[in-house]
Order: sequence, then structure tokens, then C-alpha cells
Amino acid sequence: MISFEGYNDLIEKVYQSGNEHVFAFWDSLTIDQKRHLLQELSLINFDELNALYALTKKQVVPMEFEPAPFTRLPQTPEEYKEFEKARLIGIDTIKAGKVAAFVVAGGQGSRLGFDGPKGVFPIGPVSKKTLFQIHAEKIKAYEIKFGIDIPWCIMTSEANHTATVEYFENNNYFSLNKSKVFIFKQNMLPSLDEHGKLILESPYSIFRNPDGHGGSLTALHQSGTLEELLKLGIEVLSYFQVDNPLVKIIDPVFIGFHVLHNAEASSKTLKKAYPEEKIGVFVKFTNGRVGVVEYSDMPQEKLYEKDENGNLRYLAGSIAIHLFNTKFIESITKGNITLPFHVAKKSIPQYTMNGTINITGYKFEKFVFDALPLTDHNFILETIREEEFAPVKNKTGVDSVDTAQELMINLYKKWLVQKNIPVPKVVEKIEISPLFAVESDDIPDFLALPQQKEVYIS
Ligand code: UD2
Repeated sequence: MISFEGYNDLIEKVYQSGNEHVFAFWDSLTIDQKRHLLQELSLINFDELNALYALTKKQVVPMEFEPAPFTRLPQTPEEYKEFEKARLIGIDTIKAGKVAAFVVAGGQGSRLGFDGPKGVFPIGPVSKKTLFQIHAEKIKAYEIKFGIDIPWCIMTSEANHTATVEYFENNNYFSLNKSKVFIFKQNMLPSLDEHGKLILESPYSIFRNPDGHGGSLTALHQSGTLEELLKLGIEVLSYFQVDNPLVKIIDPVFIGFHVLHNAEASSKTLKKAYPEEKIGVFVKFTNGRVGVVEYSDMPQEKLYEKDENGNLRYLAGSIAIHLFNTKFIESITKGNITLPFHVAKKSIPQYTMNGTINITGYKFEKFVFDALPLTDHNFILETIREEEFAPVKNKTGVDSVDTAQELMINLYKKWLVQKNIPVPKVVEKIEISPLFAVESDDIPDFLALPQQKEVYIS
């Protein structure tokens, strides 16, 4: 057994857990590298490893469920009245400074083939503004509209934290109040090989992955951000994913309904476009709790099940837009309630005597929607796909840069049409800066667009 002053108990634990292969290159390491490896190992909960590995042997069988009820888009005069009432309550809540924004941005742009934080991906169809800049400018626009500061929490991961902070520093936080932009890291945990053992990423480091967006609730607390938010009087966090440039970050109607329903968490839903669409669905479990079943966990027969009208029975898709009460998050984190881990079988780079090879291993992640069944009161609101969902996942094809940009252009055109502003035929691409408008109502009645292929309205 190897030894190193101050770390011998840990080293024994590593051997006892059958992971001594992580010391395969020990003799060739410098003192600093040895210390680095030991420090990484000291962050690993060895008692948890077996439990995680056991998950890989278990078949995921979600509790029995039926479709979750949700509030549909307004159709009757009464429903329109309800929506208007919600909007006014939402505006009051926002103006009272009770709402903050929260984006999860811990993922890398790997599926996009992009080397860097996904938030730095240039998505503006004309402006080439990044996802982060578009989100930041929306928040600035809401601040101006509602006359308040809106704190913004940004969760990063070890792989992109420094680059994210530098990006915001270099861009002067896009004129937001820097003291109210909270950038913090999520936790990491080791991935395992097919035998349940740790994987070496280099001769002196262990391969670890971010703990999923479900780690965001713990990270909010551990970073001290939750406490700051509570001190600022924030009651509701508007949660979204960095890869959706169309998200209405601060939506008065949604917030108003959340308040009216006394909900601890609320979610937006839209009708799934086709059964295999890669979004989770809202369900009501047999214990009466509402939650989401991820597309990959959905039993095949349920995925395609139709109702008596021939529509998909499990139609209410989750686009990962939620509201969470800060008190609810506090109750979860203070109560040490942990969300379950989900297993993903993935290709993982492993360092060997012959260099780095790709092996099949397991990554473990928590999903934030697993917090929904913990609520006593929650609320689900239908939203319009074209107005709020343009996922940027892939380089090409489905949910890609092209489809997202097309959705953005179509929405901006729709806003102009709603305002009776003619769009010249020659215009192929159009983009509206969030600082100019975050909804069609913000657009002035008279606006003449130039006769050119690409138009940026700012
Ligand atoms: C997610 C949802 C899916 C649907 C879809 C909409 C899950 C498991 N699936 O699918 O149901 O709503 O989004 O676009 O939620 N992230 C982190 N840290 C992590 C992992 C992810 O911050 O450890 C962030 C990531 O930066 C991104 C978001 O979470 O903003 C979603 O991650 P994803 O792209 O891996 O999720 P996806 O497409 O499988």
C-alpha cells in the first residue's frame, strides 16, 4: 500500500473500496500531483459509491401514474379574465422585488461541438449575440419595465465556471448590477466504470461529472446564494435552462398564477410535438403527487398511448421552466432531503498505460423536476411553443442552431405582424434586441424596416 503523510486513512479507504488502481501511476507523479490526486479522492464519498453502482443494476420503473392536470391556454371569456387577474398579481409580485431569475448553465456545449460554456454560444440570427447576452438583456429590459433590480443566479460547473465569470467580467455584466449577479458552481461526483470502479482521467485525477441540474438546489444553498436571496426578500425563483433563447424569464401571468395557487413550485408545459420528442412529461403519480417522467424513462406503451380523441395521452411536455419558492428550496436543503440520482450510460475517457481510451461507464445526475413531488401545492400552466421554446441542443437537425434561429426569426416577425408593421419581402432574417422589446406590446406603433436581407432592430 502506498502512503502519504496526512492522507493514510484516506488511502486505506481507497484500497478497502477496491479502487487502488487509481494509484497505478503513483511512482511517476511529482509531490504536487500526488497531493492533487489525494485531494480529489478526499472529496469522494466512498460509502456512496456502492449505492450509486447498485443503481446501474436496477431497472427504472417509475411509480404508476396518469397524466397530470394543467391549466390550458385561455379560450373562454372567463379564462381570459383569470389570465388577466394572474397577470396583474404577477406584476405586483415582481414590482415588490420578490422575484429573481435562475439559469442552469453547468453543461458544456459538447453536443453542439462547441468548446466552452454553452451560454457563450452565439445564437442571435443576425446579431450573433450569445445565449448569455440575450438572457442578460432580457433581465435588463424587465428591470427597466418594472422599475426594480432583478437578481440573477447562474449555476456553472467546474468545467466552465472560470470561463463564465471571465465572460461576464469582460462584458461588464451587460450593465446589470454586478452585486446582484450570483455565479456559483454545482457539485461534481465521480463517474464509474462498468465494474463500479473509479476512472482515471489523467495519471493524477479522477473523472467526475457535474451532479445534474438537480444539484442546483444544493448549490444555491452551499454557495450562500440562497441566504443572500432570502435577505433581499426574494420569494420566487424563475428557473430556466441556458439553451432556450426564447424563454420568458420573468412572466407576470405565470408568476401571478403561482401566487394565486399558493404553489411552492410551478411549471410550464406545452403539447409534445411527436411521441419521441426529447422532453419529459408531467404526470400525477398514484400517491397524488405531481412530477415529471423523463422521456428516456417513459414506458414505450405510454409514450404512444392515445386518448379517446386520438391525441397523445401523455401530451403535457416539460420544457424545464419552473418557479420555485425560496422557502421551499430552503426546506429541502435544510432538511437534507436529497433528490434521487439517475444513471446514464456514456462513453467516458479513461487514462491508461497506452494513453487515453474511451470506455463505457456510468454518470450519475440529479434532475431538478424530482423536487416537484415534494411540494404540497403546485401548478402547471400551458404555454405557446412558438413563443417560448427554442432549444439549442445539436449542431444540425432537430433542436439545433438552425431550428432555434428560425423559431426566433418567426417569433420576431409575429410580433411585428401583431403590431401591423409591414416586413419587406426582401427581409430574410430579422432579430429584435431584448433591450428594444421583450414582447410585441413593447414595439412602438410606427416602425419602418429597411429594405435589406438581414434586419436587427435595437
Ligand atoms: C432537458 C430535460 C427535458 C426537456 C429539455 C428541454 C432533463 C433531464 N431533461 O433535456 O425533459 O425539458 O431539457 O430542453 O432535465 N445542466 C447543468 N448541470 C448539469 C446538467 C445540465 O447546469 O449537470 C443544464 C444544462 O446546462 C442545460 C440544462 O441543464 O441548460 C439541460 O441539460 P441537458 O441539455 O442535458 O438536458 P436535455 O436536453 O437532456
